[in-house]
Amino acid sequence: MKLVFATGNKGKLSEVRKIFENTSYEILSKENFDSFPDVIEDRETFEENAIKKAKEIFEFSGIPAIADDSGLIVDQLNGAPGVYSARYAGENCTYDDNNNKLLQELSAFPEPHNAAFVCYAAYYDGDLILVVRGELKGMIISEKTGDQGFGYDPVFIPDGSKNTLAQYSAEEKNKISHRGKAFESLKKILSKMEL
Ligand code: ITT
Repeated sequence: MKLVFATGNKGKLSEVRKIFENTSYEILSKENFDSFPDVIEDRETFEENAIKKAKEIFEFSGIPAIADDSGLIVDQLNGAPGVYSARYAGENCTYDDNNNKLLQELSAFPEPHNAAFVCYAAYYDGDLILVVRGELKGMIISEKTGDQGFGYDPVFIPDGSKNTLAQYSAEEKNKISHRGKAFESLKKILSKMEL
C-alpha cells in the first residue's frame, strides 16, 4: 500500500518513515517523483494547510496522500510563530535564523518560556479526508543544545525532561512528539479502516 507524503522537509520525512516502518504502508515522497509540486501554504490554520497539502499531492500523484502542518506555539509571544514557524525569520531563512529570532524575541520576557509543538496530520484519497492532531508541551531555553532533529528542536525542552528535543534520537522523539502522536493515530485509523 503506497502513501505519498506531501512534504519537502527531510526531518519530517525520516520521522514519519520510521512510524510506518514494518507496516504494509510504503511512504513515497518528493524524491520518488521527477517533479513534485511545492504547495503554497496560504491558509490561516494548521488544519486547513495540512488538508491543502494532502489534496494537492493526491491530485498530482493519484496516490492516497498524507501531509503534516506543524509548528511551535509560544505563550509569551501570543502563539507565535504558529503557522509561520517555517518562515519566522523570513522567506528562505534557515532553522538557525528562526531560532535566533525566537531567542531574541523572548529575551524581553522572564523564564520560563512555556511553549508547545502542534502537528496536524491529514490524509486524502480523493474521497475521504482524515485529520488528526498531536501536541507536545515544554519550554524554550536560551541556549541551543543538541544536533539531532530539525527546526526548533535545539531550544525546546519537553515537560518532564532535562534534554532538548535535539538530544533525542528519532525513535525517542517519535514516542513523545506532536508528530509521533498524530501519525501514530493516523496509522491506527488507516489500518482499522483497511485503507
Ligand atoms: P512541508 O510543508 O514541506 O511539510 P515545512 O518545514 O514548510 O515542510 P510546515 O509548514 O509544517 O513544514 O512548518 C513547520 C515548521 O515548524 C518547521 O519548518 C519547523 O520550523 C517547525 N517544526 C515543526 N515540527 C517541528 C519539530 O518536530 N521540531 C522542530 N521544529 C518543528
